[in-house]
Amino acid sequence: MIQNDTIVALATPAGVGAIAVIRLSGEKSIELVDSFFSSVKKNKSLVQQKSHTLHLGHLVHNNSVIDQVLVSIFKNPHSYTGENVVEISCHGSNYIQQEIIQLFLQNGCRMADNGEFTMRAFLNGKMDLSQAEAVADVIASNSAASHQVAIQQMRGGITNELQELRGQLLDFAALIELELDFSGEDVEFADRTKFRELVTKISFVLKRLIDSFAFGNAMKNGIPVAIIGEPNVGKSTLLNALLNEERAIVSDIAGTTRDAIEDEVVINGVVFRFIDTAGIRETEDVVESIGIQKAFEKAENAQLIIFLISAQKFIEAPESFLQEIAAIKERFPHKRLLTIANKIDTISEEQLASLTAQISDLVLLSAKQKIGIDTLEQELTSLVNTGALSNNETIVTNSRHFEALTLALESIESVKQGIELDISSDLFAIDIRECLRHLGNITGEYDVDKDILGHIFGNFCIGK
Ligand SMILES: Nc1nc2c(ncn2[C@@H]2O[C@H](COP(=O)(O)OP(=O)(O)OP(=O)(O)O)[C@@H](O)[C@H]2O)c(=O)[nH]1
Ligand SMILES: [Mg+2]
Repeated sequence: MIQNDTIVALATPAGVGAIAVIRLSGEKSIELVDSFFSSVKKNKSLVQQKSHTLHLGHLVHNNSVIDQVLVSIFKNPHSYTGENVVEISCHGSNYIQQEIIQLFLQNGCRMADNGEFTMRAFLNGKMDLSQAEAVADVIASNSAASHQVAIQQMRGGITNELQELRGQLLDFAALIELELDFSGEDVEFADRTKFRELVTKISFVLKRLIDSFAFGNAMKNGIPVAIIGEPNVGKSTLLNALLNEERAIVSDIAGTTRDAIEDEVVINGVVFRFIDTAGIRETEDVVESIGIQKAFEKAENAQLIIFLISAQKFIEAPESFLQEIAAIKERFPHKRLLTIANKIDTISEEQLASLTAQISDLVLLSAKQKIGIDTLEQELTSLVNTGALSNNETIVTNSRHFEALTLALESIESVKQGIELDISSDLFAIDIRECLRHLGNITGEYDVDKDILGHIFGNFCIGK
């Protein structure tokens, strides 16, 4: 599967810029660039130069200069891909970029596929599969939190976490396989107590990694926060205040919002995806009731729910509101729920005091006057599990890893049961092998299916 033909692609974004970088990788890349390169120093050819050196010169084709360029050379195996790599920094005009790429395409290069540079880096052992996948996440990261998680993974987060345990499991697997060879003689090479300890430890680490996915996935895609409440309490006004733009229509007509409206915003380094929903009430209107149905679905799928009430209406009928808050809590028992009293600008100081006395941990807000938005933002960030982030724990963000970890946990749990029930080791030897295979799939240690690789790297941009 390893190809060493020479590939070329633009590494910087398409379009005009001060500088563009064109990258080549493959055995012939240095000599290929050399054949069109005229160094200002007129000294040694590029092929004779040392790895990791920079050279100023001109790219010349048919006696005409395409551009003055700066060429970096990296020699196999000391490069990103592990092959000979050349990076050409040229002036960032579309025309120059295309001329240079065409020049190499016409002289033995092939256009790189999406992610092919990184795929080669993986195939040449420069990084494991989970690290290669993290490269795409690093490029896509759009907040401090998603960036931190991606960088951690690129530096080998999951691999480091699992490597040692996997090695120990491999040792036990070998001992148990050995027992199988002596099956008639009732010998035990693998110390059952130590083995049980290891299996418990592995299942503990796997569970923690699996649990981190809910947060990691939300982190990558934005943490969904559904804003629900009665009509007219100011849900759309709050969405607009959080986004700092007039995203949703606001009016004093109850039932203004019918379809859910979503948008993202970064708060304290974390991406939140706020979902404004249709106000919940009894209605005969078919469209509105579909909207209300959707509001409940959005709340069901959100990580956080903001339940918005009108401070004014609460003062008028506290009892029924307390019941309503209790009902919402009951409806979403496993969700983090934030109750917010909006429109505090419409009530008096005394009324405000009585409101807070009746509901503990209530966030006070005037979405319209933008009072209390800062406090709400603080509250939101503290509700999100940023503990794992600040402790620099490994957080799983990739669904392929999540699946492999879940399967590995299933197998290790079967092994655990096998030991407890003292069943014959040939039975749980199969589960140990399964577990090792699933763990190996994460880092790509076993032969990974070509289709899977195609799928993983197909999501990259060209040039990476
Ligand atoms: N005084 C005051 N009025 C507010 C506040 N927030 C919203 N309003 C007003 O309340 C009315 C309803 O606001 P919306 O944001 O449309 O309410 P909503 O909850 O989205 O309503 P539906 O979409 O119908 O469910 C508008 O007239 C807003 O200007 C506030 O903090 N103070
Ligand atoms: Mg609305």
